[in-house]
Amino acid sequence: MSYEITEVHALEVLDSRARPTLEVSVRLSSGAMASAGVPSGASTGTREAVELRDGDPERFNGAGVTKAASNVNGEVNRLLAGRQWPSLAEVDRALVELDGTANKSRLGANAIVGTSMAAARAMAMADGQPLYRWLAPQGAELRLPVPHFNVVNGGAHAQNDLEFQEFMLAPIGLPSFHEALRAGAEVYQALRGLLHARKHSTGLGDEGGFAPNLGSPEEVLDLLVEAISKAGYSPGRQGVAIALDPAASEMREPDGTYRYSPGRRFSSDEMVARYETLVADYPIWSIEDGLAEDDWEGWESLTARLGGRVQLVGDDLFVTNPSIIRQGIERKVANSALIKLNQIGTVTETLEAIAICNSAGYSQMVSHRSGETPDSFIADLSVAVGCGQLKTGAPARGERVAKYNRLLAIEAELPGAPYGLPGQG
Ligand code: 2PG
Ligand code: MG
Repeated sequence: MSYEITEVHALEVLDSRARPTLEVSVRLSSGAMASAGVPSGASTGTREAVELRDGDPERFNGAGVTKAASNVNGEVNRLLAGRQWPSLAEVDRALVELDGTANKSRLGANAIVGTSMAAARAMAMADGQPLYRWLAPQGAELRLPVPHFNVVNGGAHAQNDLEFQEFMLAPIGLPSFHEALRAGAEVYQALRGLLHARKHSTGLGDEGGFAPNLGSPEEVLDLLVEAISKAGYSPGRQGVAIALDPAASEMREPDGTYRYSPGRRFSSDEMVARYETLVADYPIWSIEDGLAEDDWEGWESLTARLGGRVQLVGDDLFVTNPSIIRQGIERKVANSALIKLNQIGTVTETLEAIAICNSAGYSQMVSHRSGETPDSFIADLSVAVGCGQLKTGAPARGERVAKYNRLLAIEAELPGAPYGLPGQG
């Protein structure tokens, strides 16, 4: 079976932060037509594939994506339309070749990933399969992921003093996705009540979590544990655990120290010691980007000291890049990778990154970006690869909830499919 693409088209639309992004549509001769919305990060890794922005200060302060849209409507459409494509891998390979750069900076990773995602959707449609089934690698088990709800936002995602970017609820111990979603929503509401009662702001950050002006991670963690209990759940792996994304590259000073909280700076070693304390004191099961992307020595020691007890996820560190993940595996750095389609730029390379993780026993967490659209591709992807983990913000704000609601629909289509971390259920 092959797929004949008849048209690829991109439109400049808005993302959840009032910044332009692309919506790409792919049409097949079978009549199948599908679109995809391209996400965009704020705390980006330096080695990510490059998002093409216009740089014209007269429009959107330079953030327009009309050049990326023209690349899709021109070069990409000329390359893909009017030809038979045996697979998505062939389409993705052709896109990478057409771009010709190592980091997709010529056509733009936004142009390429939007095309790749929309092509995947259109092909799944042509084959009469739901996306989660069509994307599933051979032998993978369809599995509903543990949703990781980012309920307190700091760092680059909020205007407060919190240096840590994300404090997430992970209902690992719940029996099903819908019950995990309910737990996330109930704890979120309990947290709102606690913040309100203590006269903290309940305004939201970029990912739908609260953005109170608290200073230290410990203050937030105390509140989270209280909110989990108040909502009637048990804090920890049997119930609702906590995951952190300090996004430490953003906390780094030129002298190599990290800004931990207002007035406190720690060396790399002191950060590792602090994480040991946090993990002992709070029900934390996962830490993403605990150290900066260029602090590989620190990461080696972090992994040696904590890797046996907690999941250590590389995001800015690995940028979903198969060759960087391979280096991480060789150097025993981290034990898990965050998976973001737009960091590497095609669906095929994303699946390759996941396969490499699996071959080395590294877990994976599929992820949204802080700038999002209502597109729910990542919900399907998380089920397809069976990694058992997805983070896509708070259980609030439409662009976040769209992914969680998509998972409810998938759960209903797959009675009996397991929920949770692989090996769990
Ligand atoms: C992260 C992401 C998503 P951004 O650091 O993990 O939460 O943030 O999209 O801003 O890179
Ligand atoms: Mg991150």
